[in-house]
Amino acid sequence: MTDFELFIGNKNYSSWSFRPWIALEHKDIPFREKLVPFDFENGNPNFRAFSPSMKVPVLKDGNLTVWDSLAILEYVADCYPQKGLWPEDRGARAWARAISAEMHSGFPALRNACPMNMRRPVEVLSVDEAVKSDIDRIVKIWTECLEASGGPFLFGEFTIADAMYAPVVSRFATYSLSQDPVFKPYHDAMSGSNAWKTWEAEAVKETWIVAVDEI
Ligand SMILES: N[C@@H](CCC(=O)N[C@@H](CS)C(=O)NCC(=O)O)C(=O)O
Repeated sequence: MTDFELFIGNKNYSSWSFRPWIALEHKDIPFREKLVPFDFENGNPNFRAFSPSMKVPVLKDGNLTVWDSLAILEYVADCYPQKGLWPEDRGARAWARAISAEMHSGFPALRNACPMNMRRPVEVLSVDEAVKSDIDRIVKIWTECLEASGGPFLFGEFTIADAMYAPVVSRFATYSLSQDPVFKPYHDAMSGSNAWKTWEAEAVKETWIVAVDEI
């Protein structure tokens, strides 16, 4: 039995918060959400009360504190092995971990140029070569996974890999970053889920403005 409390920054911009939140919601895992906005010029000093890194997301489970989105997702997978947070097949699981790690540590050009901003009207953004190269790599990852699994999610059923790519799916849509045929069905599967719809409905109602993320 867990007693999860998930601290997040906001829903419109907080891409890292979106990852554990969508996985917990998708897998019907009970948690209490604690939203602590970070729209201060130098972060939010209130983060000190719950976050060792001064960043969100943070998961508390009783006396245990887990920070960093991927570490949180791994902990949730440990607590709920029956929920299929990682693919069942060992090879697929290794592949899912590899692409999740690649997302966690990579794609800086795309992240900087195209912040997650769910409220922003969809509009084509022209991007430089570094961002194009990140986009190409992500499309290749999605293509290989979806061809092998048959979809609708990267490994068939929704897994942590989809949670890790969810903010990038949102960015691809907002800034119209790819016309590749792999994107639309994957975006439809992700954005059509109840978990995504709930997050997005709350994101677009938020009124906090994070100036650096409004490009
Ligand atoms: N690697 C961390 C990154 C967390 C992160 O950068 N969170 C941002 C919000 S999306 C944050 O807390 N920013 C507030 C700040 O830097 O003051 C993770 O995956 O959880």
